[in-house]
Amino acid sequence: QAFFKPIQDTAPPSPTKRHTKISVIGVGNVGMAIAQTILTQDLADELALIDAKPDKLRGEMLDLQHAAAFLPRTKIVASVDYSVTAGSDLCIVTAGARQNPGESRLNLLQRNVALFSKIIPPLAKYSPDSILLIVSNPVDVLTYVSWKLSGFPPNRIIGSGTNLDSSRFRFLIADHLDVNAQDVQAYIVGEHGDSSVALWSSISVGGVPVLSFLKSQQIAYEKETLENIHKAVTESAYEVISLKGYTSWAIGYSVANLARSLLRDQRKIHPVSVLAKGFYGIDSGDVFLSLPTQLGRGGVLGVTNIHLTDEEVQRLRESAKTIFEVQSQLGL
Ligand code: 6V0
Repeated sequence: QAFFKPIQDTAPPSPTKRHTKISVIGVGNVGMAIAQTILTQDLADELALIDAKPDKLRGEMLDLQHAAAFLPRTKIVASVDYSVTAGSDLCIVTAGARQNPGESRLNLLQRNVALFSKIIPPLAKYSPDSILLIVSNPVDVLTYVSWKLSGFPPNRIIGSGTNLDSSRFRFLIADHLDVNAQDVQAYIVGEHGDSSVALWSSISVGGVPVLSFLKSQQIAYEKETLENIHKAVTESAYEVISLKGYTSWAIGYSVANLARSLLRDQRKIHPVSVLAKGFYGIDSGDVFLSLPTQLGRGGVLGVTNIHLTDEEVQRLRESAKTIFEVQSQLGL
């Protein structure tokens, strides 16, 4: 029945051939933007989709499968049953409850924790060696929750954290200086949210440290200008949501970029949410927040030791405290 007839004396494929599998949990705006970027960038041999809504899930699966003639070959499967995720190298969680009108953030968080208690244990059961990449908000606390629920070692638990905030930051600086955003080295660290910290002291463009360059050239700049750029970063998600209802493309590219670093062992540095206790003087218990982290096939390979000013360290510790306070109300 085979369409092609094998040549003489064909040997079976090598059993050591790597088959890369990624699962995406939640096929909403964010999950689908991630899924389609993974497909166009040829990052997996198999893509498994999971959602609680079977019709939406099947519709999204078929819609992606129908693009097969224009994409690198990837097997796409979908089910409400977690067995479809078995043997994943990377599980990306974007499922989340939406905030009801008038609902407090803590209440939303408690609903998301209840949801995660149904999502994380089966993922860990079917893919015990996988890396978990959490995107759902509040991402730092939910990354901690996933660590607790999975029992995975912390190097295999990552939150997308401020990877997106940092790319917004690099875009704004690049736009300001009229250079390519890929030439801008700049990090936002800490909480993915209002208490995030911009590391101004370590920004460089094409290898030139920006603030010391301005000082050495005696070019005046206002601290307010810097604060306004950071403010624009923290407000940009709200702006996009108020205009189009959700954010999707930038988070899609940002998470696919993390998937590439992890699965292709790129050993690149990304600001992502990791177990931060003990770094930069963070001593407020087990807390996940974003730090410049080297990512590779083993997950978190290490945290880089960037020089921070006293003010930056102070702000980072405050950010850790903010997350820890929310987390301690969960009683996990
Ligand atoms: P959405 O479009 O409402 O999609 C959520 C999806 O989750 C829906 O398809 C639901 O059916 C599904 N879902 C709900 N419960 C379950 C369950 N128990 N099991 C499986 N699937 C379920 O939301 P959207 O895609 O816009 O956002 C998803 C999450 O990403 C939200 O928590 C956002 O806040 C978060 N984002 C995080 C970002 C970051 O930088 N970390 C950026 C953007 C959005």
